[in-house]
Amino acid sequence: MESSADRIANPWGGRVPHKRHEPWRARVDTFLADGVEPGMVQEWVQTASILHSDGDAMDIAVVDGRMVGVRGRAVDRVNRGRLGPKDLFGWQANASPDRLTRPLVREGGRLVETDWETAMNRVVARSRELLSDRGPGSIGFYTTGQLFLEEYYTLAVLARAGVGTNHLDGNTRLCTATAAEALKETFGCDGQPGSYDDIDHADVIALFGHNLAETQPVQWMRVLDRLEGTDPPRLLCVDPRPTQVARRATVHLAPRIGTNVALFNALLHETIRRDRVDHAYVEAHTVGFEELAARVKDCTPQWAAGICDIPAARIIEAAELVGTADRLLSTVLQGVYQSHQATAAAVQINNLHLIRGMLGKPGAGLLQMNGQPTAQNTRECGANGDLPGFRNWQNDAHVADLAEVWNVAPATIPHYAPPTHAMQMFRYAEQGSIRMLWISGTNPAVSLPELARIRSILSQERLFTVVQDLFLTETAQLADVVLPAATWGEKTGTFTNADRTVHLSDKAVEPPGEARPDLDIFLDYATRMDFRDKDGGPLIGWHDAESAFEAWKRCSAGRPCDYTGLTYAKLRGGSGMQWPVNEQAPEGTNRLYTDGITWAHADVCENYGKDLVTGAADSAVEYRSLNPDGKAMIKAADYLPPHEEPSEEYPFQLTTGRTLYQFHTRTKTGRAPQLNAAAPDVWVELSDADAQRLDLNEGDAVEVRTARGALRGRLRVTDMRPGVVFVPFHYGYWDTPSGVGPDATTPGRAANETTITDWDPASKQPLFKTAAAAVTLIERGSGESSPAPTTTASAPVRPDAAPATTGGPTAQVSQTPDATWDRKEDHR
Ligand SMILES: Nc1nc2c(c(=O)[nH]1)N[C@H]1C(S)=C(S)[C@@H](COP(=O)(O)OP(=O)(O)OC[C@H]3O[C@@H](n4cnc5c(=O)[nH]c(N)nc54)[C@H](O)[C@@H]3O)O[C@H]1N2
Ligand SMILES: Nc1nc2c(c(=O)[nH]1)N[C@H]1C(S)=C(S)[C@@H](COP(=O)(O)OP(=O)(O)OC[C@H]3O[C@@H](n4cnc5c(=O)[nH]c(N)nc54)[C@H](O)[C@@H]3O)O[C@H]1N2
Ligand SMILES: [Mo]
Repeated sequence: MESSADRIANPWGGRVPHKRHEPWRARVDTFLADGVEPGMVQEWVQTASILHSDGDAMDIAVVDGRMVGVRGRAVDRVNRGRLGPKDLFGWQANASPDRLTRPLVREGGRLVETDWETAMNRVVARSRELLSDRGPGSIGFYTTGQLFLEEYYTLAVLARAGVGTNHLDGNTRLCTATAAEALKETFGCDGQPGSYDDIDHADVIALFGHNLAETQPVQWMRVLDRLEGTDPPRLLCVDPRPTQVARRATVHLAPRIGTNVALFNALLHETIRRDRVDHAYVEAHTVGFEELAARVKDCTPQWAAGICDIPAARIIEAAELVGTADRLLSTVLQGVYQSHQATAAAVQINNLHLIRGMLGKPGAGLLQMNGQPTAQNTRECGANGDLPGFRNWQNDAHVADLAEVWNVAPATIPHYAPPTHAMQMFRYAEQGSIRMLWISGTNPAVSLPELARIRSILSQERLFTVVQDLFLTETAQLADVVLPAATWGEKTGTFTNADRTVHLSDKAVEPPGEARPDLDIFLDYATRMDFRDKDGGPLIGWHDAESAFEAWKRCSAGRPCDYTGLTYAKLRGGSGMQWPVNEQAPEGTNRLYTDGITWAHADVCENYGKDLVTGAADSAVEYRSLNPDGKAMIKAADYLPPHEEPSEEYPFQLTTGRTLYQFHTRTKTGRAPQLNAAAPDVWVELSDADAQRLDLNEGDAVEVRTARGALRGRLRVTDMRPGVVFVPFHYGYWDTPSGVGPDATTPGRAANETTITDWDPASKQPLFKTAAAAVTLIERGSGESSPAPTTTASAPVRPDAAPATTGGPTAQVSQTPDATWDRKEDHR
């Protein structure tokens, strides 16, 4: 029966309960703009969401060449028709009047409109000049997790084999570098072992530093549907904030920020002490168990309780859950990845699954989650600090193989050192060895740590900055050349979600003005630069999205992320499919490692591993002696305290993150009316105990200050762990008078004014979640509440303290159960 709901007030919509081992039933969510009836829609164009990493499949409704709404795809394995708030309302940003429609170039200090010819010629002229004067190391590319596979692959070829630079990385460094690194450390290779289907089969679901309810709301709907069904799973939540996940958890642990490794070691200690180890699995498929057992021997719950500041009894309860699970599904995300021992901690969750033998079976899943919609492709295509196809830069045979695919000499592809990571690229730009930085699809002037520093790097006279975006962002305003890009819905391409599901996204409408698909911009640059292969032919032989996809298939052949069995035609009409898709698995692969460990042998692995404390890369010789048979590697790690601890001057632990209704720097969600109204401005969260102690109230204007800088926002008093201050990082300056950053009239607003320039040694992922801060009163609130949503982790501790978040009539979404798909386990 069709129903309709305000999906701002009720973000997860109605329940369609399902019991364990039954397929998740379909429910089709549809949102059409005011005044549009389903019968008026002229065309439904297939795509999936690009506002998180789930890949919620949907169709875009088109009337007279305009987007007018979206509808979930019941046929798709990922969402079975459901859509989250950002999926439902986010598309409206495409038609914003302030989209960039023409290229801009800097003239006399100001950005002025120009034509493509002029803009591209400037980029090409500077590239040539730098290549001849300073060599390829003077050019860097900083890309994203939000373009399409075809675009990353093209960028990787032109950067690595055309320009010949080692400086190519994505903002995925800030996002999923630890996911990739943790998988490489344990399994020798990137690639998500588990599947979202595991939610239907698990009896225990453990979420580590992952606010699934807000950041992947459709998979949270799946969990909620199971919680309402018979034989519901038990949830473990490890998060200092009272997220919806925490509220529904059987056991919720709210540890001190930055103590994940201590806690996880205690969980491992208990698992081993109570002998809940699958010894046969350990024996057959792993190396390193003895070392782990010795290293966690003293990591008792009592020991961890002291470090994490949670009762030992709770830790024992958590250990009971994961230790007695018959099918355990774990997910790990930014509460672990954006911390000082990111890789070390994430790897301990891999260890937990290995020693319990919880891999490759329905419900026994491990998801080292992705965040961005296309982050997986940044990694696969080699635009994220690895060589394309998960090839190993230290393995000459892999480099030679790649050189053959590209028809270039192996020496053309830089592999003298690990590909440069983003934080290092900004350092090189700061020091002056990088003189041109081409930024596509990311907004570092809001999203990188220590923004005053980032603004000063990007504003340097000697650095030539190219920014490719949809809007005149804080970053674009500091550029020398701004290239207007077409985006989702305006261009065709494929992308891969966090559980390896590849979706096709078709073009629905024309881009505004002269905006061009990122692929066309990269291809244009390659043509103008006249990049050649070793026989003098064009280095890049493709000309559109589908031919780029075909080229990528050749590069992926025989690698773990094998796309050779996929075509655009196969992806059209039905469900997305999980790689590898090839001759052996023509319908895709639901779970990896169903039959032992596949990619860890020294000849095939993506890297040889790193020291988790120093980040030093191991050699092939070390790897072979540690892991001669290509098994999974159990790597132990000792707990180390966070680098910046609270002090008298900065008594709070600062952590930053997300809210359900906004995406990152809000370039899209800030322009979607329902989403923006739900969370319109920055706020600051403190626990009730801290607020009372400091005599602060809901709605007071407060300042958060660290050694780097400060921001101001209104206080929200929540049920959070005491000693912590939380700030959402979505709010920059594009919609403030200054436009770029704080000035005499605009106080600091962005969380990253305050965060620290520091990163995990192994994954090089920056630490957005551990710093020390002071919180002070600026002005008493005059009865107004903070702008924080009440439906989410930011819910006020006293419900009457703030008006309930609602979207009203403009947020009504129709929800239709769709029995056609209900009993089909896999929709292929
Ligand atoms: N609505 C929305 N959804 C999104 C995005 C968005 O911007 N908005 N972005 C997408 C992207 S790119 C990403 S990467 C994902 C991120 O998705 P998540 O990782 O789920 O989101 P975060 O809010 O960054 O962090 C998750 C949790 O980590 C907790 N945390 C902080 N410090 C610690 C700690 O020391 N230990 C533990 N155990 N937990 C801690 C925080 O309290 C927070 O609830 O979301 C994706 N989905
Ligand atoms: N303090 C703090 N900082 C954080 C985090 C945190 O938790 N706390 N999280 C980090 C994480 S996980 C992430 S992923 C990053 C995200 O940080 P950013 O990547 O900087 O954030 P976005 O706002 O998504 O920026 C994407 C940009 O690309 C543009 N864009 C969108 N689609 C397209 C397209 O098709 N083509 C082109 N050319 N441009 C496009 C958008 O308009 C926008 O300007 O932030 C990181 N920073
Ligand atoms: Mo992310």
